[in-house]
Amino acid sequence: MFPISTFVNIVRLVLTHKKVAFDFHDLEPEMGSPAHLSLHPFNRVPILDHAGFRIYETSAIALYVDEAFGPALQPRDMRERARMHQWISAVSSYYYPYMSYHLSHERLIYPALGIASDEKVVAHALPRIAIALDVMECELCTDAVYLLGDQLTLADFFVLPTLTSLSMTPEGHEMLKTRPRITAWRARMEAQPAVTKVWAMVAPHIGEPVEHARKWVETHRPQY
Ligand SMILES: N[C@@H](CCC(=O)N[C@@H](CS)C(=O)NCC(=O)O)C(=O)O
Repeated sequence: MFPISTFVNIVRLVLTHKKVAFDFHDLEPEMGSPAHLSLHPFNRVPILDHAGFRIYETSAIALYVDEAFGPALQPRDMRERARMHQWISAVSSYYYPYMSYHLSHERLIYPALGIASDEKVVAHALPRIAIALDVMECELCTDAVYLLGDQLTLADFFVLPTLTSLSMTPEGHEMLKTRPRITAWRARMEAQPAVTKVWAMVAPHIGEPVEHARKWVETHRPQY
């Protein structure tokens, strides 16, 4: 795992909410090494090791942790569970890519390494971010406390880290100002004890250069 990773923080939030003690192993210096690839053949984080059982992919990890340790963060109702999975999938497909992978990388990760932002990547991401935020604002229109109503679920923990990294960019900060329901939801989430604890772990690393991200300019950056 590396300290400021959005997906790593989803797992940290879920473990912390469930009061499961865990050791955090920072893989940043080893990313892409044979040792890391033996744990994650797609060269990503997080990876969970629970008593010798290893698994990667954040949704698989979170669902495993949820079944292994209470209290449940999945609705009992089948349809509500389907909606939770809709959120989990939407984070990977429509929220994280444009908010974190494109905008935050261009505005935060690359500048911290002295690499100039690619404005074409930013311009491509912004309207897509607006759509995703509008969808979320609308889902919260029913006066829902959390994304699925009254119950805090994995959906909330999946969305939060991506929105937090969005909020740290100038454009994201502005876009969030005009979405009061998302803002209120974020405030409720920020008040969760697990969130306070996890942000305290992450805070010292914010703004630190992510050295291995230098090569993302070649490997990850979209070409428009
Ligand atoms: N589909 C993966 C995505 C994980 C992912 O993209 N993690 C990022 C950190 S947020 C990563 O490992 N980046 C390192 C890299 O791309 O070199 C999951 O759900 O776990």
